[in-house]
This record gives sequence, C-alpha cells and structure tokens, in this order.
Amino acid sequence: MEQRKPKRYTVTAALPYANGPLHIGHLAGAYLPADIFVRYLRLHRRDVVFICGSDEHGAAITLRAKKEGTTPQQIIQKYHELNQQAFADFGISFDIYHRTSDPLHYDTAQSFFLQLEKNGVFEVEESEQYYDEEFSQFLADRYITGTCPKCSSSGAYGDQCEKCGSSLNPTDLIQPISTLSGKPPVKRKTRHWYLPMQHHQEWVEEWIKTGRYPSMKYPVVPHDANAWKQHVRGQCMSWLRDGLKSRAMTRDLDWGVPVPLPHTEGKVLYVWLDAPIGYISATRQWATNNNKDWKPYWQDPDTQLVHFIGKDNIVFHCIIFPILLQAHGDYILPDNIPANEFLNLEGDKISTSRNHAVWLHEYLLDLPMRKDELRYVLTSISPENADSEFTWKDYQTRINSELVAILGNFVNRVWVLYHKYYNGVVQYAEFQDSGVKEVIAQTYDALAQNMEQYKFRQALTEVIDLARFGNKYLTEKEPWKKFATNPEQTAQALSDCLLLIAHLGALMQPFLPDTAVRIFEMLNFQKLQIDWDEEISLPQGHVIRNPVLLFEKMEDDAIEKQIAKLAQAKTENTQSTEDASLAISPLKPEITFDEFARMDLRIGTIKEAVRVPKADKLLQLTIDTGIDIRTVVSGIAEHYSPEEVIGKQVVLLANLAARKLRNIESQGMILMAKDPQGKLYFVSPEQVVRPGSDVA
Ligand code: B3M
Ligand code: ZN
Repeated sequence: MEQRKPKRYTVTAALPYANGPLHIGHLAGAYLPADIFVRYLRLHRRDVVFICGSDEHGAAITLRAKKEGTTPQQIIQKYHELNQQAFADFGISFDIYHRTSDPLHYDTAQSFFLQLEKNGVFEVEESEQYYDEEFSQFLADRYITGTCPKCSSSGAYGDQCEKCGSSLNPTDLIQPISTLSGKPPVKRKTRHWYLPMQHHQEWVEEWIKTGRYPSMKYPVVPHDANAWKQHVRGQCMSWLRDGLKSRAMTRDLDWGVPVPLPHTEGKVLYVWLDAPIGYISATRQWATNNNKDWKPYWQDPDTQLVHFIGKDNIVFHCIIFPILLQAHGDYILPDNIPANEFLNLEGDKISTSRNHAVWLHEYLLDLPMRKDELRYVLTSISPENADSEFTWKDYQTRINSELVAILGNFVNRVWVLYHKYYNGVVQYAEFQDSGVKEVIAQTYDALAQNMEQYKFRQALTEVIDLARFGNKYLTEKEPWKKFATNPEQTAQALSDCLLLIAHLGALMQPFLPDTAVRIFEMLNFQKLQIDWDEEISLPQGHVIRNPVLLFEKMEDDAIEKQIAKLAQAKTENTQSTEDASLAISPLKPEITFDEFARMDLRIGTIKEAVRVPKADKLLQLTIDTGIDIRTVVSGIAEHYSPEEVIGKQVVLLANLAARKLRNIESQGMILMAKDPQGKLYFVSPEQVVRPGSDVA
C-alpha cells in the first residue's frame, strides 16, 4: 500500500502515574521506542511534537497518599520531578513534559467533556455502588479488594485482578473489602455519566480493520491497518468479540478534574477520560510556549498521530480514547499504537511493590556514564512483539561483545592508524570505494524502513552490522601491512573508514545520542547533529581530534553487585509481599459440621518457653492442657519473647497429629490471629479459665 506522507506528527508516550519511580520496564515499554522514533523523524526534518507528562489523578495516587498519611499534592510533586529528571537523564527528548494537575489541563478536559455532553454521547444512570460508611465516601474501583471470581486469588482490585489479568467490576468481587476502613462496603445509589461503547462497536471494528472512521475528512484510506502490531490488533479484536460495554466516565472522588456540570459535587472525571486528554493539554501548553497553533497537531487529517504505550494500556488507547475523539467530532484518530509487551527481569516479572526492578534514578548512580549502554541493551531486547527479558549478564555481554568489541573497537582502530600515518589530517574527502558507499546507502534505507514500521530492534541491528562491516573491511585492507608497499590504497581505505564512521555516527543518533556526539567531536565537526539529508564530507586537510574511548568494558564485579542488589531486595520483600497477599485470604471450601467437630480445641496455659536454637522464628512452649503437659513448637519468636508468653492462656488444637520441627516433636498447635501486616496476636479467653476447658 502506498505510504501516506503526513505533514506533521504528533507522538505521545503514556503519561506515567506520578505515584512512584520509573524502572527499565517503563523505558523499554514506551519511552525509548518513542524517543528513537521521534529522533528519527527529526533527522528527516519532519514536523513533530513529542508529548508526555505526569498522570496525576486516579485512585492509585489518593490511595498512596492515604496510606502514607500525606496529600496527593505531595506525592505528585515528588514523583513528577523525579520522573521528569529520570527521562532527561536517559535522553528521552520530549518537547514537553506536562502534568494533569495543571489548570490548562482542567480547562481542556472539562471543555472536552462538555462537548461530549452536548453531543449527547453520555447516558446518565443511577446505580448502586460500594460506599464506605466509616469514611463516608464512595469507593473507587481501586479502593475495593476481594477475591477474584475468575481465578479465586485474593487481593484482586475492583477493576482488575492482577494475578490473572481479568478486568472486573467491583461488584464481581467475592467478599469485597474497603481498603480505607478494612470493612465490607455497603451499596448506595449514585449518578454517573456513562459512555455506551456498545453504540460504537461497529465503526470501531471497521476502523481497526480498515483504517476508516466516520468523521474522517480524508478522502483516501488514511492508514494501513495491517501496520498495527499483531498483538495490539489481537487484544482489540478480543475486546470487540466480547462486545463493547458501557463504562462510567465519572467517579465519586475528591481528587481529579471536577465534573463541570451543576449538582455534581464530589464527582470527578474518570482518570482514563482525563489522562489521554492530557496529551492534548500538553500539546496546547507546548504550542503556547513556542508560539504555535496546537490545533493542526490534533485536528488536521494530514497529521499522523502515534501513541507509544505498554500493552496494559491498549484498550484505553485503541478503543476508549478513539471513541471519545470521534464522538467529540473535531479530532483525528491515531494512525498507529505500536504498544510493546512486557520486559521481565532476571526470570521474574518486574514488580514495584516487591522492589524487583532496576530503577532509573538508581541506575546512573550505580553505573555513571552508562546511559547509552542502557539505551542500547534495552533496544536490542525490546519487547516489541513478545515479552522479553533483561538480565545483568546479558547486559554485560552485549556491552562487551557488541559496543566495545565491534563499535568501539572499529572506531579506535581507525583513529589510531589515521593519527599514526597521517597525524589526523584527512587525505580524501570523498568515498574512494563505491562498495563502501553502497553499503552505507543500504543501511540508511534499511533503517528508514524499519523505523517507519516501528521495528527499532532490527534498525539497531543494521547500525551494528555497519560497524561489523567496517571492521571486516579494515581487516581485509590490512593498512598496517600495505602502508609501506601501497600507500595510496591504504590512504583511500582508511579515509573511507573515517567517512564510514561519520555516517555511523549519523545513523546511531536516534539510539545512542551521546555516543554520536562524541564521534562528531572526535571528527572535529562544528555541528553535533547531522540530519540524514545532509552531505557528510571531510574536506581534505581537515584535522580530526584525538580519540576518546567510546565504551568501557563492563567488569564482572559491577555486574555481580547489581545481581546481589536484586537478590537482597527479594529477601527483604518476601516477608512483606506474602503478608500483603494475605491481607484478605479467600474463603476456604465449605466443610461440614462433623468435620469441624473433629477438631479438639481447648484452652492451655504456657508454663515454659525457650527459643529454638538456630531458628529465628520458633519458640518451644511447654503447655499445661489440663490433661497433660506437652511440648508445642510455634512460629511466634519474631513477635514475642519467651518471657512475654509465659503464663499466657492459648487456644490449642490438641488432637493435631504430632510432627517434628527442628528435631523437636510438636504436639499440637496454638491459634494466633495474623493482621494484614503479618503481625501475630494471641487468641485468648477474656478471663483466665481452667486449662483443659473446651473451645466450641
Ligand atoms: N497513567 C497508566 C500507566 O502509567 C496511565 C497511562 C496514561 S496514558 C494517557 O500505565
Ligand atoms: Zn483473577
């Protein structure tokens, strides 16, 4: 299909929630590919705006503030700054990093909502929603947890089970609990604005399949629908197959963009309505800052709109936001949404709560000056079409055997020889070997093709292959042997290598921006950015500078430190995550009364207690059961000292088969209450009772 040449590009990268730091999974998932794409467009002098910012609303932020006893404002301020800095540190070249708490965004989002309301897009419905009586507030989906109806795991949220990935409604949860009060919520009536997505099913399906949409002012097929990644299309098709449903676009919350209609106190826009509009408000802010008109970037059909996101955001960008844009009437729809899949880390999912992550703000402290290296490795393993994995060993291998051994080595060999033989004075301005010139031209073409198709992994391979070619060429020409016998040919070959390096620098700019600049500096160029339509020539007599080392070898000890750091986070967090998932344990399968009656539960009194040697968790208790004196080994040593428990009355499961723990026979088990943080408490009678009393 013929490619549309758009007049301009609007490129967005998902707005990260300002409620936590960023890790390598974020970078690999959306920001790095977006940055590579945008840098590539700029090298072609295309008109492009690159948009991002903080998503500062949503229940995740208010929840975090409540947990930490602080305000949403403090949370977002902290992470907005931290994340903005992290992006800058890794060279993610946004044209603006805006934020959804900005007044301009409130204005944009509210006007957008009012236009939708005016267009009759919403259905207002009254329904029963969960309400926390103790906190006197309606509960956002994220404020309710319970057992997942699909996979029975505990701790599922009202909108999603993170274990099995099913999307849920709060009322689907078994045994719902309010995360505010820890109590079961009640149902109360409330009014909300719903987007009946089922009414849009037909055209959305048509649009995803063919690229056509109703308000399209464009006379020809606007984009090649086959250009969408398979996994993105696949996810969309499965939503469509299930049938689109109505979704509330407003929420009862005290943090967010207020619903701009009368009698709606306490209601805000749904975060997934407000956040993508954040792209538009960011564009407006950027346009104001730069004396431009923002509208063409969102409303002119000659604009190519591209959203870079991770796969967990697909439905919002491929279905919900396009419905909103289309229903508004003034907007174009995205041309492509090249979502990436997930990056795993050392054999496990990256997890913020478990601290199993490589944090961007820590990486450069631990590995200073290794920015381009991370960009390189993350692009090489980019989860473009399937989940992929980062390991520190692989990171080391890629740096040492590709960046150091191929790229760095080639540049260094050429520089050393050029200084040795010619004092760094350029001998030939033009390519002498048309074969070399041809290979370079092919690389530009291959790169462009891959970039336009969002295949950044392959594009990067082309760059490294060019360096590989250079190395081979140099080896074949053997200048160190032929300098004496065939000086002219040697000068030609080495000059071609020098020019090749200049092109390598130009070609690597989207991926390795700092390295490219260092190469241009070594070449003694005036300009430190080279657009791809520029002639690169090194005039005869031009003097190149001394070489600098482009990449340093990654040593084992630095890698081992990183591996150890992850291992430590794992041990530190095993305890707390286990506890968190225990917060509300699911109901066990039903038992009969007879089964219950088989348990002999009775009161005992602890007579003696000692620590079990070499077992941090265990106490050995001597218990008077009224019938006998027996030994019970109990895992309470991290919560109670032996002295504290002597004299306590406990509930004892007295007919539990004896078992050996650390070589001590434990005859029964005492019952303890365990709170969501994992702390243990005795379950004791209110007053002292005779040992041996039944518990029934
Ligand atoms: N903040 C979710 C996320 O960070 C959300 C993206 C918004 S993009 C408009 O994964
Ligand atoms: Zn589940």
